[in-house]
Amino acid sequence: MSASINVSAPVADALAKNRPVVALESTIISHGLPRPRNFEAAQEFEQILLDAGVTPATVAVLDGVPHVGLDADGVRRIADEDMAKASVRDLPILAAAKASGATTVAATAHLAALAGVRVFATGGLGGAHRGASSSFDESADISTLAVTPITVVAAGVKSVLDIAATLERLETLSVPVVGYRTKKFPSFWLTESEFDIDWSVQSAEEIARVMKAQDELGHGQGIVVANPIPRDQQWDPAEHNRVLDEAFAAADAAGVHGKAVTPFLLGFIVDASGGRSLEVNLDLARNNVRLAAEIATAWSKLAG
Ligand code: PSU
Ligand code: MN
Repeated sequence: MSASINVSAPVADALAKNRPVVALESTIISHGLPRPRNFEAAQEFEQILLDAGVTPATVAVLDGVPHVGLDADGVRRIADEDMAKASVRDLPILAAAKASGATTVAATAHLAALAGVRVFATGGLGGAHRGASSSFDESADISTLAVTPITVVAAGVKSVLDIAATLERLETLSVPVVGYRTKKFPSFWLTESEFDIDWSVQSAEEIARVMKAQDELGHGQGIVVANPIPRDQQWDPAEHNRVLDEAFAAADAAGVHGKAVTPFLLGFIVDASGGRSLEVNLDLARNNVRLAAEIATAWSKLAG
């Protein structure tokens, strides 16, 4: 493996012994959640994994060095510092400049897979934005998963996106999408969107078997495990729709574009919902971390 990546000692040890490891991203901490809840969340996601006997591998670029697995100081830094939002294309630039960056789903997936980590938990994937057919604003999360062998557990894509277009892009790029105990694609804060998924799986072991079969048959794609937030924890759909409409109007009025769009919308929605969207965001992310722990455990048994 490349000497320019720092794989933490606990992560390297777990990988060498074929023990379960789950990658976590840092953009959700730096740009997706407000301070100080973001620091608590970063620690809590790691603790959920540790309690399940799984080694956490939070990914970030610190002073130009991509890290797979952070120590306590690194976790503090991604929560407290104003870091760049780093996708895959930013990695070489940050490295050369010795700058720090919080990694998106795309950059986290890329670096984690490079280190040999096979399972990754996030909140929601990036995807095709509304209006993408003219703006071309589609997250590199999607194209990265087409070439990166990692299983990402997500509560679908954020409902600020064009979900139908995102699902079409995942189909075109041959990225498998499986619903965990559902055949409806989730809608981040809401348990379901109106869109169906072809395949549903019932257990973590079943997902590990899909991973193994993909290794034997595939071309190194990732897998999206769509894990809906339980219905009793979802955001009220009417309130959700009302706040999202306000958020789009505000983004439009502020002239936000490019990679600032997602953090702007998430921040606006937290404020406009009086914090309700934040609680739901944290619940769905915890739920994804727990399922990722089960998948990584099943995978280590199957691959071992
Ligand atoms: N999921 C969350 N909160 C977030 C994100 C996802 O619950 O902040 C981040 C992820 O890092 C994802 C990014 O990769 O949003 C997508 O940004 P963009 O649309 O600019 O590609
Ligand atoms: Mn974008």
